[in-house]
Amino acid sequence: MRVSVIVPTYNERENLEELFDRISKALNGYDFEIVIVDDDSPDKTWEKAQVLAEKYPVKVIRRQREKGLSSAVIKGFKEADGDVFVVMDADLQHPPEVIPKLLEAIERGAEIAIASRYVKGGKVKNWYWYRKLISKGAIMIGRVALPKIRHIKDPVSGFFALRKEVVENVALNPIGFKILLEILVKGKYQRVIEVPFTFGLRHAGESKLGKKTMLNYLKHIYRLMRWEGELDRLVKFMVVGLSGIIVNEAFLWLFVNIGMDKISANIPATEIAILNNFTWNDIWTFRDLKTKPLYKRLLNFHIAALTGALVQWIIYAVLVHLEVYYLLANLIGIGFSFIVRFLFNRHVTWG
Ligand SMILES: Nc1nc2c(ncn2[C@@H]2O[C@H](COP(=O)(O)OP(=O)(O)O)[C@@H](O)[C@H]2O)c(=O)[nH]1
Ligand SMILES: [Mg+2]
Repeated sequence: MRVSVIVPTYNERENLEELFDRISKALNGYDFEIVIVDDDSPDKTWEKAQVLAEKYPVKVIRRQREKGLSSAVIKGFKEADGDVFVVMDADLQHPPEVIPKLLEAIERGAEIAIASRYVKGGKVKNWYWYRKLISKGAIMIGRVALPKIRHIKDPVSGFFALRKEVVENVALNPIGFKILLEILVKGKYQRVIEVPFTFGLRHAGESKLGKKTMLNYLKHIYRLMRWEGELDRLVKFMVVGLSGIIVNEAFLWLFVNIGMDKISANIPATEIAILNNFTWNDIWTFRDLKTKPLYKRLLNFHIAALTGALVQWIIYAVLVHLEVYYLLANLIGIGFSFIVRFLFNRHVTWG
């Protein structure tokens, strides 16, 4: 097993020597190379790497036309000649001593091994509570929006290992900033293992990321949702929901006209609308996801409808109490109910 350690760099000159030294010690006994993908750094990181290449097994790629973290990693995949790729930062926030643990996980049968801040034993050093909150919140949004990464605690880590087959002939979008997220959604693999590690402090130089990152991240999630077809699903679910309103009204009208009183007529009309929605969602919105037997899907769909109605009513009551205009309050309630029902049905009824 030959290992290629891929390191994207931008102004990391002062970190290289310690990085190479610690990688070499950690991988003592392994057949490995280090692939530096530098975007023509003003501090001449590439030049320093070339000098150090006399002492360490380093391949230097100096990109003069392209820029960007993800595209640098993808370039590294193309140039690396190992069977297993390790991706890590240059600033020693990713301790090289963790690499053998990632490789062990790969040897145990995982195609992807993630150095994870958020599994038991993992940590981040010196982060204020709100920074952790933002980081965890961002991950939660991703996990809710993208079913494929639902079980992964740290899907945005920049430190991971994978078998080269995972990304071979896979079209990865270099615009996204979290390359691991892209790989977890589009790559070819069966099993992921997360290995705990402590995300340390930057050794030298300064961070290039920040500010625009959050917005870019949300855009990336949106693109991946479209790619996975999850956004289509959301739209279909909405169309079905609208059809349910029409069915509900039509049957209410019918039952009242054949002599039922207005209060009782609402119950069968609502049930028929629920059955209408279930049917369309079953043969259209979630047609590719029928794992549970019909009676269970039907039962869960009813639970979702009831939960949604309850959520709608609670939000309505609270907002009206807070003196929000009642029609607006109801609309907000409907919006939340919609999200709750979609997520419940997506992950439980057809999960
Ligand atoms: N090639 C390349 N590397 C980058 C770019 N932006 C950041 N990096 C590298 O990506 C790694 C992580 O960046 P860093 O600034 O430490 O991010 P932070 O840890 O989130 O603050 C470091 O090794 C950077 O040198 C880029 O545009 N091109
Ligand atoms: Mg860093």
